[in-house]
Amino acid sequence: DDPVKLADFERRIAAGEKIEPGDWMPVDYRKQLIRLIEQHAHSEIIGALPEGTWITRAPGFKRKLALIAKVQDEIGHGQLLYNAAETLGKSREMMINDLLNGKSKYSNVFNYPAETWADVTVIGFLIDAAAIVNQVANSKGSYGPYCRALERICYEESFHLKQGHDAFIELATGTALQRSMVQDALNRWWQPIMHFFGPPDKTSVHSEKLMRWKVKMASNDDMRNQFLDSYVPKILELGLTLPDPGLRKDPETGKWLFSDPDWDLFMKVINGGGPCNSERLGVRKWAEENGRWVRKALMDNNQKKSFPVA
Ligand code: BYC
Repeated sequence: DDPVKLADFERRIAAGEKIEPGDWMPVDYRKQLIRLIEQHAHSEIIGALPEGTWITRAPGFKRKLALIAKVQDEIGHGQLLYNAAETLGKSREMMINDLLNGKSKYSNVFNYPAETWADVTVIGFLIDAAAIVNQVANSKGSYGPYCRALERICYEESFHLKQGHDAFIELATGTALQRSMVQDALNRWWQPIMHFFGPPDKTSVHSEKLMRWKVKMASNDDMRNQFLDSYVPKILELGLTLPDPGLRKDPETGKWLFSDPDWDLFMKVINGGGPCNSERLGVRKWAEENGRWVRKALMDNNQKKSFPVA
């Protein structure tokens, strides 16, 4: 990278300016942003699958309507994020190929099954909450198109969080069977949720650089702590428990202490070895194959529009 341009870029970052697609940027800033935004886009698209399978089985008309709207929003978020990543020079086709051939990652949490309706309430409440903590922080970051996409996504996610919280409370304050369903779901999802924020700061590969360039506006540990601060009390006040005997707030530092989640399992899951990785990618491969004729028809139609025949 040209040192004069690099110094100017770093001055702009330090001054809190937004970097826009046509602006000069270091090669690695571009590469890191593509990696992160692409992973985020894939997470939205794959993330629609566990909840999507519950649309036909949601309990009651209102829950079904809300779930349809939420799942549709998640797909829309994927579109916004693919658009933001495309401004950096990688085409959508290449991103989808890298998802399908396993080169690109997506969030660990979507490689677990949504076994019961209680799982859907845990996803809608706590995974959306975790995502909001991450997205609100990063929406103040340095790359304009990503920040603008995140701002819009956060508006919609706050609706998702409300509907997830409402459905979660309904089960937690319901019959003994409903309470045991939500407790069981919480027990199964807690570790994946702790993994969601990424490895501890001391082992995070990309944090130092991404924070220096203001792409990530909080570290993995800080985001995990912020989530625990806001949501552990909301869970405990419903009389539910969390499956970690070591979880407590240190009164001196104000930080949460917890037992280390299994980081070997995390690595296995994000590298293709989780319970649902092949099922999730299988669905996307099916959609890619079977949707090819639709994309082709749209492209052909667009070409006809650009070159009208007299
Ligand atoms: N899952 O150096 P680190 C949603 C990887 S969807 C998988 O700390 P970084 C929703 C990481 O990629 C919203 N992989 O990484 C949708 C790296 O591997 P590579 C999902 C993970 O980037 C539908 C390696 O571990 N949100 O809300 O500094 C329904 C080392 O990590 C994960 C996003 O995608 C993980 N959890 O920080 C409901 C947010 N964590 O690339 C809800 C966007 C780490 O070197 N992403 N890895 O092979 C980010 O903010 C950051 O990428 C992370 C990780 C904080 C996740």
